[in-house]
Amino acid sequence: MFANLTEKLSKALRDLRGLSKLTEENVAPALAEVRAALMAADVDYQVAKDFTERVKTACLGKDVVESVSPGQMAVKVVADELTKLLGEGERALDLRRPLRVLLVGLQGSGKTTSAAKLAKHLVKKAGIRKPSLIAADLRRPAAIDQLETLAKQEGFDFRAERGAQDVAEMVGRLTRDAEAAAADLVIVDTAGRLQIDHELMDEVKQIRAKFNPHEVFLVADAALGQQAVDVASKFHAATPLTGIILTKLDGDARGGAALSMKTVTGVPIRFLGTGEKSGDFDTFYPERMAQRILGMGDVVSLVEKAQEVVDQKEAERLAEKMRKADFDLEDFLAQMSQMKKMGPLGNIVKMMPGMGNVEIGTREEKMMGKTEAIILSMTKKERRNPDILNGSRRLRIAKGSGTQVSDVNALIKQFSQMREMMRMMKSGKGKELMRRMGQMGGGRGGFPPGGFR
Ligand SMILES: Nc1nc2c(ncn2[C@@H]2O[C@H](COP(=O)(O)OP(=O)(O)OP(=O)(O)O)[C@@H](O)[C@H]2O)c(=O)[nH]1
Ligand SMILES: [Mg+2]
Repeated sequence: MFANLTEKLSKALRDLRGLSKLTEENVAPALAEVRAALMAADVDYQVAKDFTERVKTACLGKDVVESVSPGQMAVKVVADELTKLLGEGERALDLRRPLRVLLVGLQGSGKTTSAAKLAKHLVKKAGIRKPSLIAADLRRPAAIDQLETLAKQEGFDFRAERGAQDVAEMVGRLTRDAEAAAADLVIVDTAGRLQIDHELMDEVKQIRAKFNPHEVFLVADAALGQQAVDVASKFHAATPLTGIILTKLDGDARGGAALSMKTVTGVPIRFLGTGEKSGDFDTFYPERMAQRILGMGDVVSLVEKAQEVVDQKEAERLAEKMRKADFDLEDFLAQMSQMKKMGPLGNIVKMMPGMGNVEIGTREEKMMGKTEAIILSMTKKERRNPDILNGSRRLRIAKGSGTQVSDVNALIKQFSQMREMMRMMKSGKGKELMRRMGQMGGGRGGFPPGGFR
């Protein structure tokens, strides 16, 4: 898959990996190669340009981690950005059952084949028990036969009405029948056209209105490169898509469609067709795809491990300071940046024992941003010795951070309480501590700022 792209990128990354320092001039030649490789793979011009810009910025702003070289770090940056480009963090398949999936696309893109492949895949991976395939191509009897043959091969329920007049009505009726017969997945295979025209879009809209799909997938041929991306944009504008099934990745596709699709259309790739056989089908995982394209899995995991070690060391250092009750606002700041690295606050809190039901929203995230701004407006001396923060210093800090003196006061109070708690823990006054914590709960004084709700 994308052999040419991988070869060219590997060469660029080898140059990058060898760098002992990351400067604008140093990274420029390798990044120019990366961009050329993307363009040669038929990646959208703007997408390729923005990509290398982002990589450059990230490389220059990256702290180098102990035990990996700056060049290795840069390779990791490229891998991360490539993952984002491919559509990091996309949602999983809709979990409703019965699940209704509509497949649309141009002629020959692989809709009928993908209908059977997708059903088979979901039986294997998503606990689907009874898929039903519906043929919604009334103009070509051969198209109906094709789907029927595939369904029979896999032992799936198949429905069609040869000679029906209104295809949308027919789909509605057959879907009700299938679901009455306990189908937990209904896939509708529609007719393809050579190009997007009014007739095609009207038909899709009518079927959609009668079928009420949970997922609408455009089946797109990866070999078409930019053209496939164009088709997806147009379809999506006419009738919203929930995902792309990118087919024929086993062929001579250069990678342009896979790499530009999400960024240009906003529609995520969800599945891949990788051959003519019914098992040649996979869920699309951006991270895996990125590593496969880069072919530098070893460097990437090396850097990841090193980063974990650094985070671990930092966490241990902070914990030790807490134990010793020797925790100042500098440490507070470091702790917040650690928490931010772990992703949205809500996710972290949910991982804490007993906090599974606590909802942390953007309000709390904003409070954290405010807290950070306040601490950043203090001098080093003030952070290390919060006790010297008198009225005029507080006023200066409030102005510097765009907050109110009352915000600064609240933060300092909260910090004092925290330090008090640590002192109690240190001297073993557990009971007293629990009593105080009870008093703090829900108020503005707890951590995170604003308290849990
Ligand atoms: N190599 C390869 N061939 C594929 C893949 N997906 C589909 N095909 C082939 O592409 C051709 C067209 O596939 P169909 O599933 O009939 O395409 P369609 O979109 O239903 O076509 P129409 O109904 O005519 O619009 C068939 O020969 C398939 O075997 C794939 O992932 N890899
Ligand atoms: Mg077909």
